[in-house]
Amino acid sequence: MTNNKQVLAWVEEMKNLVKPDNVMWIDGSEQQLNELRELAVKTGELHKLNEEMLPGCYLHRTNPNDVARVEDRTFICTTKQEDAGPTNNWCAPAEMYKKLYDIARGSYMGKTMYIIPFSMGPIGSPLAKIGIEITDSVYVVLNMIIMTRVGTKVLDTLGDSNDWVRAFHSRCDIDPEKRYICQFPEDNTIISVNSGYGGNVLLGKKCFALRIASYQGWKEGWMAEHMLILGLENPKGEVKYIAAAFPSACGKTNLAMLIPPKYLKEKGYKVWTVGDDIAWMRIGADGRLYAINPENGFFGVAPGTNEKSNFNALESTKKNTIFTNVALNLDTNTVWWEGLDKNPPENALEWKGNPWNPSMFVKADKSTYAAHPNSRFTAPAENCPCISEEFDKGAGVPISAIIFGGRRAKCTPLVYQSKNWENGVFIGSAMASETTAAAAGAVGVVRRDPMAMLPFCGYHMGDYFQHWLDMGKKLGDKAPKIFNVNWFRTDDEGNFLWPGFGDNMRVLNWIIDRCEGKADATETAIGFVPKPEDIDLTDLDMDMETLKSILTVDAETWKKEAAEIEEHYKKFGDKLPAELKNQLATLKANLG
Ligand code: GTP
Ligand code: SPV
Ligand code: MN
Repeated sequence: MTNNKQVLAWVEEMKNLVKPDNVMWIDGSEQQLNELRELAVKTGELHKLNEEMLPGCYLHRTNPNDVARVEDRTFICTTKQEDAGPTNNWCAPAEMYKKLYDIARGSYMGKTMYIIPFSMGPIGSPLAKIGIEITDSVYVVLNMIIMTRVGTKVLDTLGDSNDWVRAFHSRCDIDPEKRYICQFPEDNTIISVNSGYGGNVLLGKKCFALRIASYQGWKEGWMAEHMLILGLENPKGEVKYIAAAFPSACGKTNLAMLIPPKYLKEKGYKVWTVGDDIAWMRIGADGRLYAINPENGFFGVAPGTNEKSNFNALESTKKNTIFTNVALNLDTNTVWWEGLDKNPPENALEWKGNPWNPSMFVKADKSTYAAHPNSRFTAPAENCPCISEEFDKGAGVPISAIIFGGRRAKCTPLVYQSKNWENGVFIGSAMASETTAAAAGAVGVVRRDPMAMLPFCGYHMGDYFQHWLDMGKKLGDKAPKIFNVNWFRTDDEGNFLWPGFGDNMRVLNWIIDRCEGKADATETAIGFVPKPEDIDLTDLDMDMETLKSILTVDAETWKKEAAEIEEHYKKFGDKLPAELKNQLATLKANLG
């Protein structure tokens, strides 16, 4: 399929290492896709779902020891340890290559080696980049075909160039003790062994589009961020674009596909989805910041997705979708997960494949759930009813506002605006959120997750903050305005105080109005907070007092927060930019 010498040499090297019985180049054709689907059904890797109700859809179950990203086994392998920084696991490249090659040696014996040429971003777009993933998993191939642009055209576009990312994956024995997800940013290389799950193995996604790409962006003067991109259309038909960084399972897919509340819909407001997880952003010819979504599909959280919470995401999963670790309804041969509807299947298999019925469900005990809390759907972006017409263009959309956010039961108000870019970078660098099921480990623990990039930044985070500051200097007065949101404030019983989901549109409208200098605000120690009357509560069962309570900035709480930020900042040592140190000092002074 290609004469590219570097590509052929790398494939040969990997072949000699893992010793496959067969080799198959993925050409992107419908015929090959169908053959692979049939094969996966025959081997049991995929289960075919009801063709009338869910055409082209399949269910996959991973090993129960392999259901989420594994941050403690994820490494950034740079020559100098300092370049990986204090927030990443590090290993010297030579040592890690040896360890991984020893693990992978001979692991394809009796199997087929699949070679997937893929493009992150529309093929040929000046903002796109190319990768080649080698895998022994048909599930990975079929997911990559949904999540990226795959096939012969990618290799044609690459030509003789050596500007591509080497991404090697082997399932090996799915041994958690030998599971490694390794990035070698200096070599444009990724190696993943002993997993078959999502972000660990769809190497175009977190490994390339964030860890490798963030490093490339640092060197080349652009940004790779864990951000959704949406277009907000007003009744005049003008569309303004927003990029938002929330940690994993904190609402990016939901916000990206938001349906405005009825009264706003009737006025003519609409939201268009450009991306739901990753944004690549460059300064355009006019000096503004332009973003593309490098992906071609959505790898979304299933639990909680329903017709009301996220109609567009649910619609996107109605055809040609792969479900991972959800429940199987045996009566209808369809899928189910907690929060899909109020009719759990009476006769089902839970995500591990064991018989399940609703009487087994205990709310407080996640092990009784039918679907895994991090179960996912892989759906083609073209299925999404609100996909933006800019999605496939590759020119990128101009970003008016950047939003940071996370899950904070207390402390952070519903929304506030930074005082300027530098202050916005400070807010992003100090972000914290309660952990979720998207990564292995404890859930619900507050941790600092700068720009939602803690698990995904491919270099020293002190350098990363500096890169943000430098981008701001280049953008000058054309820089997007920076905001912070928190949909997750709770009362003392743990109930969410803000309705969230579609009603988040009320906050987006204030944000856009601020960008256009149309809305008022109160200046506080942390930034500009809306006047309560400027958040429209039409048709909402919410009183002013509750709204005021989630807009307050409590000085005592924030003093504690500032102390924690100071602690967090110590990690970065000399690499912490002076601007951010000053920002923290100013915050402390403002709080008195
Ligand atoms: P990743 O794909 O892991 O990066 O996650 P994500 O950031 O795209 O999160 P997603 O939109 O899938 O939401 C994760 C969970 O948060 C789901 O269970 C949602 O139902 C819930 N959620 C999303 N938006 C809101 C909101 O506005 N309010 C509340 N209370 N929950 C929300
Ligand atoms: C995330 O965890 O942020 C995801 C899912 O989007 S995964 O692809 O597994 O990283
Ligand atoms: Mn994500």
